[in-house]
Amino acid sequence: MDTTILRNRFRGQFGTSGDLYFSPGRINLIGEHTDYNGGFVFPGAIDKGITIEIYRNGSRKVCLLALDRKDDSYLEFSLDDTEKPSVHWACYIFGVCKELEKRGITLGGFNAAFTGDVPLGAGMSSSAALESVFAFALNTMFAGGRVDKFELAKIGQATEHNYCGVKCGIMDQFASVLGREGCLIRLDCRSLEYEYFPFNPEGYRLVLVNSMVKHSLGNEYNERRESCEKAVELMNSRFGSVETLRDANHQMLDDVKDKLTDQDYLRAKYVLDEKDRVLAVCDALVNSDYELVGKKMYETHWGLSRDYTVSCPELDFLVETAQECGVTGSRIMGGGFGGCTLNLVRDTLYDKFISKATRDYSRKFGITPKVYSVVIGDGSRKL
Ligand code: GAF
Repeated sequence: MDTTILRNRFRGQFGTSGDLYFSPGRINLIGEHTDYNGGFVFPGAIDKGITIEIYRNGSRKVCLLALDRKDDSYLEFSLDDTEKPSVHWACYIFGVCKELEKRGITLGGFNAAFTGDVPLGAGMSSSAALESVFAFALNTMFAGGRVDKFELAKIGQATEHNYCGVKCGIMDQFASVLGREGCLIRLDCRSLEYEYFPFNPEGYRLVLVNSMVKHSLGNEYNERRESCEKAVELMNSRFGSVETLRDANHQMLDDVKDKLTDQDYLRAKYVLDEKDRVLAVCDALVNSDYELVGKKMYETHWGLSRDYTVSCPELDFLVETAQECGVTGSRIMGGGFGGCTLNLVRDTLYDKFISKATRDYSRKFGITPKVYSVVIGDGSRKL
């Protein structure tokens, strides 16, 4: 990303120059809504994200310039403030500061400006990128990098929970901080063990199609999590040792079905199905069986749409269009409620799919979807 504008604006605002840091957004091949259920996820960092310029200012003040905002683009808070800022985007940075301090890191004031090329509200984790880049930079500047990377991801997640109202899992911040070029990462969200998988499916491409329906995770996301927790509670009192849906199976869920609402039952069932799908995809990747990977992606989509109910007509239409074109795999990516579909497309079908999806979608919804080729990049870093 060209940083000229960032550098000029920083200098114009603060009269100095600072250091540059970057954290990416992410994709997730499979394993959706499994992270907060102790399951597996399969994310990778992308080549788009948030870049900041930052410099210590020797006070207790944090002065922030959000380049991509039209309104409320400049804001200040003090590290001693106890109330979070009234402007939402600043809560991410305030939260990261507070969470670092909770872990014994003494911060000083700083000036920072930031900008991004990861689309907002498209399911590519722009908010995790924002948390991660500040957590990484502040850890480097004020703690000599002693907070380990996994803890930085947890700081981002805690920021969402405690300052932004989203009870998310660890996947997005994990991928943003720990991503590696060319690799997807299988993360076990119960043990927190992870493994890098080189991902270069010969003859296929990963492409994101943005429905342009802006998603924002909030109550609806938290409600899904509560449904899962209700099912866990019931199964735990019936069978014991069920801490998350990872510890349950379909038989156990069916045994408590009559005590759950249909909605909660279907949501928990989706998570159990998805748990099996992720493991099937791991095997398929080892065997380079991308047709099977794609089949599982479609299954995930329809599970998310019909059982977990986090899709929308626009996303369903994009997936149906992919299916009609013979695309190998297609599904909602991320939390849902809008954003992008992730598509695994044979090289030979790529042009046909993109032109049909773009044309048919524009005709039906009156808006042109944006298309992004996925490049799997590195995680948080100093530039
Ligand atoms: C969002 C959340 F932030 C993640 O933790 C994850 O639950 C995802 O939705 C769904 O898989 O991106």
